[in-house]
Amino acid sequence: MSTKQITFYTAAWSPHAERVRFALDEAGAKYTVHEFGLEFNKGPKPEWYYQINPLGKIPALTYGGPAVPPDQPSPESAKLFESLPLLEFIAEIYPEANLLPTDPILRTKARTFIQLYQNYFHDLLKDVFFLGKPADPILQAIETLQQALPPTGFAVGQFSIADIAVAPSFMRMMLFLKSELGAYSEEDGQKMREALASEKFVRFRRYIEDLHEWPSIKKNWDEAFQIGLWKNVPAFQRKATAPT
Ligand SMILES: N[C@@H](CCC(=O)N[C@@H](CS)C(=O)NCC(=O)O)C(=O)O
Repeated sequence: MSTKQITFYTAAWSPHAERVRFALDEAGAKYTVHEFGLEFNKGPKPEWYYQINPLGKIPALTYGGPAVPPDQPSPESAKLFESLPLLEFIAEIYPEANLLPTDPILRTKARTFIQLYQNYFHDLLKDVFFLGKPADPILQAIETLQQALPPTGFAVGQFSIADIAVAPSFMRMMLFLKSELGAYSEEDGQKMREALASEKFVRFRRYIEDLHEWPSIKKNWDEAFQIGLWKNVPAFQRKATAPT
């Protein structure tokens, strides 16, 4: 169990950052939070933040060094960023949390599931829900990921970073559809809702339910907050017809 200081740079709207929060909480980590608002997404970041992540993106962690105010990072702390390596890091410094299986085959399967998600699904959430691009590719991607799931349980049976990596986007997608939020067309909204309610996606739906019920996810997931946030974002509004 790590006892070094951890400062977590995050924003409640960010699915990348939410991965890291789920992992820290799953591990029972003690950490200081520095929360950014939606303005972080729009313009230049505070100058001091580039010392932590030169790319100016969240999430990021400082690890070790003295306890300092989050906007005055110590030269002695490690500066770590990119959500997927951060999940691996948290799994490594909290081995007792079993965020990665000990069996090498299952470890590889967990990483493969993340890779499948990154390769087939990740960018489509933005394409369909923010840019209003056609929905068929996202349904195909969900089918691919559903096929990679075991018959029951989490992505590799036990709960792991594989589930943490996908949960923020999958849960947002289901919430956006249920709440009719997003830039997709009326027809595509109906198509996605009908498909995801059908027998074909019963396993995927069960997986999403299991994610919602997992304690470290349940404690952090606030549907009302997400709806309130996204319903006012201009890029997120419904397009009249599907683009060709
Ligand atoms: N590949 C990065 C992506 C991080 C990312 O795109 N973060 C977004 C929030 S979800 C961000 O910082 N946006 C602000 C910006 O790009 O200016 C990761 O996995 O951490």
